[in-house]
Amino acid sequence: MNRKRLWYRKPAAKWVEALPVGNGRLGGMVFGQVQDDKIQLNEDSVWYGGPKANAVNPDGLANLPEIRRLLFDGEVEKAAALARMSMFSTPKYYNPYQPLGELKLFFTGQTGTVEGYERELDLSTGIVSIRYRIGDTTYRREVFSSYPDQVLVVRLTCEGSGRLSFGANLNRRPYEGESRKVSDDAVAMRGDCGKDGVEYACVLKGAADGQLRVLGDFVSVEGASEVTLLLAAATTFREKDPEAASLKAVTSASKLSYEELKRRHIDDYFSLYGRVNLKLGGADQAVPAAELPTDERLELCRSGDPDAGLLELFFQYGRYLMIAGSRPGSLPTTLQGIWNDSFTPPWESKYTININTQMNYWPAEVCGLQECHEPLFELVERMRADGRNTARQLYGCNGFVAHHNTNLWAETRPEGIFPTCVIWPMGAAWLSLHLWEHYAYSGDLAFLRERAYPVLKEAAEFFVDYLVETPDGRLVTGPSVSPENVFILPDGEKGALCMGPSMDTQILRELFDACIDSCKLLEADTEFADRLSSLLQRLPKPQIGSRGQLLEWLEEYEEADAGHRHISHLFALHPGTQIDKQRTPELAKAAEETLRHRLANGGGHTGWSSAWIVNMFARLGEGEDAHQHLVNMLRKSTYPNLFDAHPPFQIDGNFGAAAGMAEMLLQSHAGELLLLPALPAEWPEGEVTGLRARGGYRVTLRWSDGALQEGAIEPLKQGMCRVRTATPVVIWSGDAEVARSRAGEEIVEFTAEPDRTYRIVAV
Ligand code: FUC
Repeated sequence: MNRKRLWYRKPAAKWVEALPVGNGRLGGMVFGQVQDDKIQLNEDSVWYGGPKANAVNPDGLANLPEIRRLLFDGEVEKAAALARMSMFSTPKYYNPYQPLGELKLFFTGQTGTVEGYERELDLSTGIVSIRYRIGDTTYRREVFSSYPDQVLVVRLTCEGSGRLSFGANLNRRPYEGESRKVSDDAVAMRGDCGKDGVEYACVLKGAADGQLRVLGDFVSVEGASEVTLLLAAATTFREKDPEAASLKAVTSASKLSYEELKRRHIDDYFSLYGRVNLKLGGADQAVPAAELPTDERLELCRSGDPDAGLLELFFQYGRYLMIAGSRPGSLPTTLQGIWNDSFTPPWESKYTININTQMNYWPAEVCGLQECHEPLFELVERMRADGRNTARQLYGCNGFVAHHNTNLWAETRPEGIFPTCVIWPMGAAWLSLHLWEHYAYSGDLAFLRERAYPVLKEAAEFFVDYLVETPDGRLVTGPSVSPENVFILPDGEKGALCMGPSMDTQILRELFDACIDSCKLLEADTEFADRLSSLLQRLPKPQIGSRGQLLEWLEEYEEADAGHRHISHLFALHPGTQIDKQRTPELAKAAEETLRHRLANGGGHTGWSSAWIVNMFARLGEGEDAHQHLVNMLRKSTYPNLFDAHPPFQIDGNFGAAAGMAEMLLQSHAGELLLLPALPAEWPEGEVTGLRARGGYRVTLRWSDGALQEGAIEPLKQGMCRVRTATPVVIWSGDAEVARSRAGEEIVEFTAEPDRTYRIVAV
């Protein structure tokens, strides 16, 4: 595996230059300053405020029929005004995800000229290291957040004896609680996050070969050559006594040597990271770029040629961030993953579930990080309780529903104040499909039976009760929106609230299909499946408008912002599975027209929007366009530490881009493996190993001159494997030929047996 790293010749001056570490739960942003250093800290359950019991608007249910009537009659403004007052939640917003605090290190005696400074994040170890020289002394620091030991570890060393002296302190400006000594080698800070909010605690414990003691609320080190700091944190979200839990974590970690802690961390981290390798041709040709520090390399890409090696790095960084931000037992990644330094972060750093949270998890299955998907499943499962209340209280329906945001407490009411996004009842439906995807990639029937199907079913049950009939007899959602676009009615009135936006119907088709398939696979609930099948017949069909575009709403309206960042009505193209070039060529053409129209009007201006566009173009088989938008992301919406910029920082674009690159190389949404479906000319040769495909396959591909050369398919289970490839191939199992492309046909089929490797060879 070629070594990938982000590296710099100077300390981070800004937060978006600092390097992230994390174990899913405990995150740090490492600045690497020489004199006064800091690591900004996060713990995933530090959110302000508590759950709210009575926040569903008590006037919603009574006004629902009137709001629907107004919308069917075209009185959009009145409907929106009534919905805002009677349906939007009380109070309006969820409270924010917040920082845990900062670990500050104040060094003494390091005052000379700093030479040879280097700061890096090594993606193959998940360790940030800093190295510099003052006089004849080389100083080193290593920082990582260990999943097996649940501590953040800071190791400081110097060559030459006893030159390390510093004080280390925990603080949380400007919302501090208490901080104090807890033992001769440890300090703690603790506090709470407002009324009904969690209480947090953070403990820092040190060990050194020089003098180590506690002074005030500092861990003080003098005259050392080797120091290990261990930091743990917890909140009452998981622990009755967060300080005791943190103390326990640092105490048990302190029984291991630094080398042991590091090895345990690397073993754990690499067991996930090492599953996928990507090499893009063109990358090697850009050797001078590869030798540059990451910030300079990014600058070069802004003004010059696209740098395939930087895209490789961007891809693996997306995978790194998933491993660092989302692990079994942690919460899922918010709008900022787990890295947030603000008490009032953008959009409260919530779980925005009308695209952003879903995008965070697009790479999980395909990029071999399926375990990292688990925190999202747990959140969706927790949302069921509150989602049932919201369904009953606001709509008088069974099942569970969620709107466009959720939070630590897994709440589901329509939160916010802007009619362009608030009333959108599809959040639970879309999220449930993530559990279906997990089944699709693994073929794990027990998971389908015990976890995915119960969630899918309850999400679908809501719509069985909820759907309303249009005057011409179709069944639609509403009041709802096409997130977060605004339409213009023929009389000039503008609005967002509507009945039956296309995205809703597309999500419903996907949800109902997943339920029906589950019922067949599990040989259960046939009546429910029949019920859904008959409802499916009555959903609106995708419609093509006068410009050849896919309609965003039930009627053809003009859109207020033709370049809007959301392209919600292309859900059916991606991540949905209803539109593609092979099976629905006319709809695919309309989808492409829709996409190009958005772009011609200035679309794709946020990081995540660009990332979605990469995925959409990949599904359309347009490799050049997909590549162009990836490069645009590096040029326009990427910070020096390669964090995605909305702007400001929003992590979804990092994950969406990684998923998009995988989607360019391998697709599996249509019951077949599409090999190299959207390979751009800029990647004439390359290799990817370890991508996963729906149906239960692990796939390796090698290509040159823009065409597949060879590859391998490793099935997890028995089944008919259909492969689509533009290059004619022979498929081998050992010495036996099992299938061969027929002249003029792109499909090759064979019966796959588990625990075998099928070699693909171009002919
Ligand atoms: C939606 C998007 C914004 C942003 C926010 C978190 O509201 O429209 O662009 O991503 O979520």
